Amino acid sequence: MALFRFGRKPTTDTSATPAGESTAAEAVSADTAAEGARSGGGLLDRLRAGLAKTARVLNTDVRDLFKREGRLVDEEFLEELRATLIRTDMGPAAAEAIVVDVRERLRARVVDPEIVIDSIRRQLLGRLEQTGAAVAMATSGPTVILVTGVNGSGKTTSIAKLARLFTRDGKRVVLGAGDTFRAAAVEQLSMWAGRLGAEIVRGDPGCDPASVAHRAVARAIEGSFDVCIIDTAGRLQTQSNLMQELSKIRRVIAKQIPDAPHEVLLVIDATAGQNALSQAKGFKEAAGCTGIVLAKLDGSARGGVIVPVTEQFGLPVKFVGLGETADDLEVFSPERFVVALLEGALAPAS
Ligand SMILES: Nc1nc2c(ncn2[C@@H]2O[C@H](COP(=O)(O)OP(=O)(O)OP(=O)(O)O)[C@@H](O)[C@H]2O)c(=O)[nH]1
Ligand SMILES: [Mg+2]
Repeated sequence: MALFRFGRKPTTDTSATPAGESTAAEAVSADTAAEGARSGGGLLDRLRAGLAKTARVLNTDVRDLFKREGRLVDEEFLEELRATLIRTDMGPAAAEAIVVDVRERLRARVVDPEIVIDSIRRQLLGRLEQTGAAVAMATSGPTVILVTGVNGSGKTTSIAKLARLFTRDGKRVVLGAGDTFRAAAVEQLSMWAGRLGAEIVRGDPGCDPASVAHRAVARAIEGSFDVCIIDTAGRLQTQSNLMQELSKIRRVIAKQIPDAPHEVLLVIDATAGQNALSQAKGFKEAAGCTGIVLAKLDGSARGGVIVPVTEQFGLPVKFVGLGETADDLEVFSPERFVVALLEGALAPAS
């Protein structure tokens, strides 16, 4: 899967190299470098490890419904299946669709777990289908990514992880410490910048985050950086002053690069399950979000929440967070995700 895609083109760009040449080359190199460096089985293994808790519910617990060799598909079984599915936080609609599918196809038959797991797989894949998962990159000049979300959702850590992905791909990254609310937040991002070899633009505690964003983008332009990632303080959509602050940040960015920010990522905490959904409601509109980072999937047995997240926000899940280190971020691929969740169930029982 492509890590990067080239985004909205600035119509007045005169500095770009001749039509499409460098961008196409860069796109290919970005894809191959990103995939090549991180594939070879490791990618799926890490995803599998990160999703272990949710997989346990979907694999082991669904299998456990089949204590004997096969089981009769009756209403009692279907209710047990529904309850197990609901525990992953995939939401009542997805759970119901699976139950209906199993009932319609298998009612009054004695079946093996695999046939039920297959129904889960098809439903999940159908619901997680999405387009535009790659990061929208600027056609020329720095790509600006603004990162938003509620308190503690994993924004700053996800920025570190994104910076790692980009630097590993040979891109130069500058970070903007736009969470000026707490001094510790600036220190946290500075620590990551130091570790990752990324530059950081910071302001005094309490200063206007828009001024930090402005300076970070200015530095990205002047220093010919490839990517500028801007942190923001956690907020709720109901805090209208803080949502306006986000609009101001967007405005100062766009003043310098008209089609920026190229991405506004909403970071959602998977451990908060359905609760995370209601907290982040309205963010898409208020902050103009373009994609989701679903963080902390590793700490959660509620990884099924990715289904309602995709459906309710109408935004692609671009990345999933699978741990606390800078390496624990994966480009989201529905196929890989579903394989990591369910493939264990296909292996012969030992
Ligand atoms: N297990 C796990 N922990 C994570 C992940 N992402 C973030 N965390 C942890 O979650 C906590 C909060 O992460 P931050 O990145 O500081 O969250 P934030 O949204 O920037 O928080 P505020 O700036 O306070 O709003 C930290 O302890 C992180 O280490 C993840 O994918 N998996
Ligand atoms: Mg933070």
